[in-house]
Amino acid sequence: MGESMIDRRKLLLGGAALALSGCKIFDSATDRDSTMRAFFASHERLTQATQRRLIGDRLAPEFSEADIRQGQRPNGSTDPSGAAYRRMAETGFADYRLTVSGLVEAPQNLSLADLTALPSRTQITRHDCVEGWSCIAKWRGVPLGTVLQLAQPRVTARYAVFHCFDAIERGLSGEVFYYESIDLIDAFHPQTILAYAMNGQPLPVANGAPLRLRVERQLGYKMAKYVHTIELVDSFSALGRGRGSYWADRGYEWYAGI
Ligand SMILES: Nc1nc2c(c(=O)[nH]1)N[C@H]1C(S)=C(S)[C@@H](COP(=O)(O)O)O[C@H]1N2
Ligand SMILES: [Mo]
Repeated sequence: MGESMIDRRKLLLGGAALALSGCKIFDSATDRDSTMRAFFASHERLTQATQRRLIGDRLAPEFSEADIRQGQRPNGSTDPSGAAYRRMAETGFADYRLTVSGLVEAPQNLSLADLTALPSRTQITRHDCVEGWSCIAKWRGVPLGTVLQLAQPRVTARYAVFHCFDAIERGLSGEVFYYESIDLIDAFHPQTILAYAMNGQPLPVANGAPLRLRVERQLGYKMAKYVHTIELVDSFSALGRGRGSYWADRGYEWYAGI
């Protein structure tokens, strides 16, 4: 698929860069006007351009009200048990804050009232889970791009990481909280929203209350529920096992395009 073509291209270009630079790779890479650095910079622009051409502007199909035939089937975590989350849920999420941090000029701390006061987008889309089932539902929320603009991403930001309230795993080494990430192309896609309503009702706890991601051109596991923090980063090295998502760290594709 698209992503593997991109990976192959990266690999080829990376190999060419290494061959070109020879043994000077270590001292020249950090030099501001090194040819190596320039080569990598142009390679990055090329890769990005290829990615845009392949997946950039395409919209996921949208449906009509009549296509909504059942409720959105809850999957994965459906009832986070952490004390802080439970307290918030009992008071209708009045104390909820969405934090936007990392590689941004203006970190944000937004209440649900702040989020619902921003222009919203409503879309009826099909959710495809990797397990093989689908549901069509109506989602309403604030475009992620709008929220990111408030925070003013730095030029070095490449990915948006979503940190969630639910412990998806409890082991000897402690709790693992769900995490996901998308690149900034998907983050600024018009159908990528932070949803706070579903099928005309406030988002139910089972489906990620009070705020969950919709990224409509990818599989269900990308659509982080129970989001409390969005962190802009330039790499995944400090996150989980380094592949950018709870499920990617366990063997699934990071880019789950459909
Ligand atoms: N925080 C969090 N987000 C999550 C999950 C989860 O377990 N925890 N499961 C994922 C999977 S596999 C799917 S299919 C969808 C399910 O969303 P739904 O419960 O609204 O159907 O959420 C995704 N986002
Ligand atoms: Mo899923």
